[in-house]
Amino acid sequence: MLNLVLFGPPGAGKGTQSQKLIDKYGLIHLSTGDLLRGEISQGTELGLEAKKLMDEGLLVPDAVVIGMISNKLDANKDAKGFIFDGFPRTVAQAEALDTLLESKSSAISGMVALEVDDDELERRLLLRGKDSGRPDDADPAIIRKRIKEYNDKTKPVAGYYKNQNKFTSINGIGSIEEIFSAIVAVIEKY
Ligand code: B4P
Repeated sequence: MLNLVLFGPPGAGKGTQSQKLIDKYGLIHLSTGDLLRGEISQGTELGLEAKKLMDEGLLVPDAVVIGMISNKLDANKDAKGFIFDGFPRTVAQAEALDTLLESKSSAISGMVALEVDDDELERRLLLRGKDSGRPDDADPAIIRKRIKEYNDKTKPVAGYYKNQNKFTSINGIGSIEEIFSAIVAVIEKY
């Protein structure tokens, strides 16, 4: 089973590369951002709570996203593997993911981190914000807050996978195809 964590700051290209990896490897895509936006568009209670935090550029509580991932793993028991996009975003989420996979006799194959500098992240997200209608992509101050949340709470997750010898970092600046080839080269070594 191939279970890949695609890691990186907001705007690093995780969602973009996930789509290409799904086409190539037939994996199930688990994006907590997409799942949360789905809850928001359906107007659920969970979505209403999450929206307030997301619009401000803050992370939603661990228990919420862990619960969503657990449901999705249960609903896809026969999957060839999963691509975790935007999850785990805290060390507590990473620990919970290991426990969930262990209970299914599975494990994370590896984490691939996309490295992109802050100026480029801001440029990409503001550009996406012109079409996406996402409130968190529209305002440079919110984008900077998302990058700060990443630096404070999410970056330590890399160390968690480094300790397990499952971490690889690649350059996230370049063409989408170049970056995709670099990710595939890492996966082929698993
Ligand atoms: P996400 O939906 O995960 O948002 P994201 O990080 O902005 O998306 P992504 O990083 O996938 O976008 P991509 O680079 O592909 O999270 C949104 C919010 O949800 C969070 O702020 C948080 O509030 C909440 N949340 C989600 N998961 C959570 C969790 N686990 N715990 C707690 N809270 C959680 O794309 C960016 C842009 O760059 C695109 O326009 C793309 O076209 C462009 N791009 C991609 N590759 C490029 C390249 N090589 N060159 C130029 N542009 C490129």
